[in-house]
Amino acid sequence: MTDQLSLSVLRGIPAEARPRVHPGSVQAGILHLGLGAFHRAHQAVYTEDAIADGGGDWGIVGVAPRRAQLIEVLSAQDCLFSVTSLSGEGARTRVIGSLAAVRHAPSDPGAVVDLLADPAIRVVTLTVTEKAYRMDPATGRLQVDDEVRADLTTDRPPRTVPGLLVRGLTARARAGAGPIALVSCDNLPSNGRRLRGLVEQALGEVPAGVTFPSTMVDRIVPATTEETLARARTALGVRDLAAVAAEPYRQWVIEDAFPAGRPAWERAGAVLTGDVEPWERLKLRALNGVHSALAYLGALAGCRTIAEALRLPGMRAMLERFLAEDIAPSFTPPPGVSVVEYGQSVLERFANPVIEHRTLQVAMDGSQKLPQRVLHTVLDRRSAGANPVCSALVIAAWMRFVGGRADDGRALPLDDPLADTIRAALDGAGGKPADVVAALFGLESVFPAELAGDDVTRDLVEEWLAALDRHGVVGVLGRG
Ligand code: CS2
Repeated sequence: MTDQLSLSVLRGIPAEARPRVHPGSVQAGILHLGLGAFHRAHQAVYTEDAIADGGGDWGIVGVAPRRAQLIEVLSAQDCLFSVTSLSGEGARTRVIGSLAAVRHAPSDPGAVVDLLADPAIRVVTLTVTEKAYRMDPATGRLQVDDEVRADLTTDRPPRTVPGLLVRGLTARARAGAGPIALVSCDNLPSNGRRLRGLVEQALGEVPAGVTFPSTMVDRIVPATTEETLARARTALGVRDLAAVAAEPYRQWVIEDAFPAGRPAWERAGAVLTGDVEPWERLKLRALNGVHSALAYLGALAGCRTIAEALRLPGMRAMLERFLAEDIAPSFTPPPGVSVVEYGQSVLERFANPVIEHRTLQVAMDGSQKLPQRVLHTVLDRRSAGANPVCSALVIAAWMRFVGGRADDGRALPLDDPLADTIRAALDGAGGKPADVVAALFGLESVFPAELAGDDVTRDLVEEWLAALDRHGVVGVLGRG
């Protein structure tokens, strides 16, 4: 049986794949919540490069907010894991050593709260996905359900992300542990401002010395599969059960507001700037919005991957129109950036044939994603008096997708925190497109009132839904 990746086998793996930083050689300075594939292929890589080139005690303590399995794997591997960059030109694997320690929040929430109150921890980063913030996606307000209320008002161990943060910040203030930056690295609009608003709502005020830099994060990192593990094993000669694979491209734009210092992420290629919001909007609308379009239309057409969906006849032309007519005119991009050119490069990345990104993975949690990815574009275009035709097609595709049947009649899973609410809305509606649109536009946490009450948008979505019901995705795209 092959060995498993750990410090003791590092000397046996190819020199170019060895980590640039050894876990244990630097002290921890960052607490990270959310140990998923995205974090491992993104912030963990930037931070390893920043420590290697710029120094500093910026090791990461990685916290898994839900599952314990990865914690066991990473503990057995001395916190080491590998990232394989995949493109048509080949694969490159490197082991990353920026994780200094790992914790499992559900089994030891107290340890996470203590870390947040530890003066050595000066930066907290989060990749917990949209739904873990417990925000109303349409408004960004904290949704105080029983769980969140118990976290905020009792002293039982916190179970939610807002609960952990708020308890930790309170403990930090009490301990006088000094300033700290809380950095959301999730695909939310104005993610820094939203996180700040959430803390403010929960505590009644923002504790002194706490900042919330906004960031735009980007790298396509599909869920790990058996193939990912097999590739890592071939490259390393040992088993790595925490391996991830990703596209070669990566980007990180960070608002430079760190009151207690930060790693030299710019040495690793990150852009530190005063204003991230144009970058966030660009990425959410022109990358994630187009991704969601491919996910819903592709899943309905029976495509397993995003690259396959992009090859459907008429798909690329529709997406180019979506980019040029709806997305590009909907906002002011960062200086010097052309949204249409950015969109073209995004389409090239989506076409990467070796990245097996499943349509169903991107389709997940649509209720949490649709507002910032597509609905904000619609609102901005409608304010300008324009008809966002392609955006309406994407909304209709989501509506047909949540109905649970692909064009060939096969069942589609609905993996969404609002799944029950969506199903209840659909069950209470008639089957006609107008009924479905009316029922789903009634979901106030997804569709802002302004959009739900807009007849032009409603008519467009209804027409597309009728066309999808009648002709299927292939028929609709093929008609040009
Ligand atoms: C995707 C993103 O799953 C999704 O919803 O759109 O995870 C996307 O791959 C990343 O944001 C790329 O940076």
